[in-house]
Amino acid sequence: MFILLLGAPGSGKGTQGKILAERLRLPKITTGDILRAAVTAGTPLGREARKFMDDGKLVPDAVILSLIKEELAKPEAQRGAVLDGFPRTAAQAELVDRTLAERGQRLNSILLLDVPEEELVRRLLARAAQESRSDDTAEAVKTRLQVYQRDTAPLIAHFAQRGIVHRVLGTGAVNQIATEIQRVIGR
Ligand code: B4P
Repeated sequence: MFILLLGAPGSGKGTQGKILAERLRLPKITTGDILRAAVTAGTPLGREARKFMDDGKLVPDAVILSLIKEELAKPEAQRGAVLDGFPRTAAQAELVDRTLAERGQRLNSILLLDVPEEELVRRLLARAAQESRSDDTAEAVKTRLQVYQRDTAPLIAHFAQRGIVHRVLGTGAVNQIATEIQRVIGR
């Protein structure tokens, strides 16, 4: 089973993805975490990604597509996974669709976490105060929200045509949201 968590920055993808992966015993692939680890390790991928991440921009598809390919090819991702943070662009969506189709698989459920913009900003700036993530600055958060609307939100219509998009209210207690997600996907 392949489940995609979609939503604006700060909508709880990382938070819910972790719970869902544990409950369904599926591996979780999180491009944001992989990129942040690469930045910390100072690898060529990290050095390239950092130029974009700190400003709240998407890391270019030219860099991300091979990363996605590599992750989906791993043995642990052959039977299912929770995809957190990708696909985020049309080209990434096409790659995921094509890779799964070649294996006779498909995305089964897409969970769209719905959170009002004021709450997104509040969460990200609250995290900035605690964790000092380099892209949680007010300026970068503004860019991330704009980039989400421009590049990622259009994917909702693309996937909705297949009838696999489930909109879930992403405000309230974390556990309640997780339970609602499981109810919606019937697992
Ligand atoms: P991501 O790591 O994916 O970060 P994000 O979209 O901002 O969501 P995040 O996971 O941080 O927020 P969450 O909702 O979990 O991407 C970061 C950057 O990496 C991107 O800007 C881009 O540069 C790059 N990148 C990653 N993937 C890419 C791709 N495929 N292509 C190109 N570039 C890519 O949590 C936010 C906060 O809310 C947390 O503090 C959490 O504790 C809190 N929270 C969660 N649920 C809550 C609830 N119910 N109530 C209150 N607070 C809650």
